[in-house]
Amino acid sequence: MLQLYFSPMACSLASRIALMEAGIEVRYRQVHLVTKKVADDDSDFCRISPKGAVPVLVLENGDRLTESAAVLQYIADMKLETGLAPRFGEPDRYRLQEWLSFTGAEIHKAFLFPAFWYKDDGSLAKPRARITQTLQVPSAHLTQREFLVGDRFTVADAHLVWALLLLRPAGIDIAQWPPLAAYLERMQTRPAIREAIATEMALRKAVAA
Ligand SMILES: N[C@@H](CCC(=O)N[C@@H](CS)C(=O)NCC(=O)O)C(=O)O
Repeated sequence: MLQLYFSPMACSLASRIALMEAGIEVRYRQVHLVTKKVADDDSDFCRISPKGAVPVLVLENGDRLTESAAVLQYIADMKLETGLAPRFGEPDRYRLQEWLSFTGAEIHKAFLFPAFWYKDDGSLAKPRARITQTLQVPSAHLTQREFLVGDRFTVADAHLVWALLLLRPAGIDIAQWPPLAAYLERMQTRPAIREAIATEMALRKAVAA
């Protein structure tokens, strides 16, 4: 069985959403990102991935896949019929990769990562200013569209949904971008997304308690 190493409400939430949307069974293995310990057996997560970061998807043959963009596409390609990614060779496949890169680099690493991992000693002023400009891009794109790519839900939406969910705890009010606020609300009517978030919020509360 596949295994997903995750941490509650971390970027691995997008992979959980994709797995649930695809109806793929997987063993979820929770990681403590500060201690780098795997919750169920207290083992060293860095032995699973020297990157020390989630998501890690362990494939049926034991290979380990990291990086959300790769993991999400792998999941989508396991169940081509779900349309969670356009097929290779279709022009929209590159649009999907464009959005996965944008969310991973421009929203996650340029803003969310420093917002959650670095103390706000003033050094976050520039990332905070930039994220306002960055979010105009998906906001404008989603003004007339239901989804990021084509006319159906894809793993690029799973990725963006996760990033948008973290804006509020990072101190950014999504209401500034009505198309993004409406998109996030719409996406959360999907049963898989609702269930994935509820599961991880409960786990997060349990860790905090
Ligand atoms: N480029 C990676 C970034 C993964 C990443 O930074 N994951 C965070 C959680 S959102 C993490 O595990 N951080 C722990 C660390 O970097 O020590 C991806 O897109 O999957």
